[in-house]
Amino acid sequence: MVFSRPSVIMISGALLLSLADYAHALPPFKNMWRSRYGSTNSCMSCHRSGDWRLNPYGKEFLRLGRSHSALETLELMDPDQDSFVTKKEIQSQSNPGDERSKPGQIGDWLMRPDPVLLAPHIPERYFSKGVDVTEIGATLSQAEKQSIELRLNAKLRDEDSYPTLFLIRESTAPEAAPIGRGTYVMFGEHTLSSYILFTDTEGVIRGLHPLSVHGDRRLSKQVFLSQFIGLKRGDLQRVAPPYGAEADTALLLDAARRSLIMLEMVRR
Ligand SMILES: [Ca+2]
Repeated sequence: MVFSRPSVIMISGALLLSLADYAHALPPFKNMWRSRYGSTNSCMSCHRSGDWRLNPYGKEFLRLGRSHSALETLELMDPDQDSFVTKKEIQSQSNPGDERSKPGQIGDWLMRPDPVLLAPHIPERYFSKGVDVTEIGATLSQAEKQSIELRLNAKLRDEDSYPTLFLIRESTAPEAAPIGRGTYVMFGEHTLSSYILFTDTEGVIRGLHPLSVHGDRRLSKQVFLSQFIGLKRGDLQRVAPPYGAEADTALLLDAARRSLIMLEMVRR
């Protein structure tokens, strides 16, 4: 079981350049958007520029379950109250989450570059200096989803169908050996927390990296996160939750298991 070849799209074969340790627009949602609308959106679909808080569209998307059906429901709504429903805004390439952007007056929201998601210092922290990172966006087939669901004994969310994988090699030299993998870990109902999970090629966890915008503060402390290092998928029950964060820790562990299965499915 692997990500079927035609569904794997190379997003970037080069090292991702540094800007900030942020993941403002999470690739699964961009891929979900692309699969529905055939176009690439921007972080600004869901976030306000400046403080990066959720805009009205982002809030509704989260409230409605951040799925394909949430996108569909939103199409007939006008979350930013600029008197154009989302469907009309998307057809016109205006921003459904910003009342200043409307059909005929779309603004520059699609031109502004999104922040780079994975700055080199992040994987370097868990591997070594000078590693090469290739980002791959994948779409799971129905059979692949079912296989993961069987192993998890749980249903996958829509967003899990669009995993982003990071393949990590020792250096940028063409013959450099693969040394690890990474992917996002996302969880939460009313808020969304997001991490990047790194493993070596044997599935042993090298690190769980909290993303500053999409993060749960209690579950982002080093003393908690360091418990993950060296564990394999079957050892996750050893992680002790911070006081008062038992339920969120359970969600994080479920999401981490899901991510580890995805990484196991990637063949080199
Ligand atoms: Ca608008």
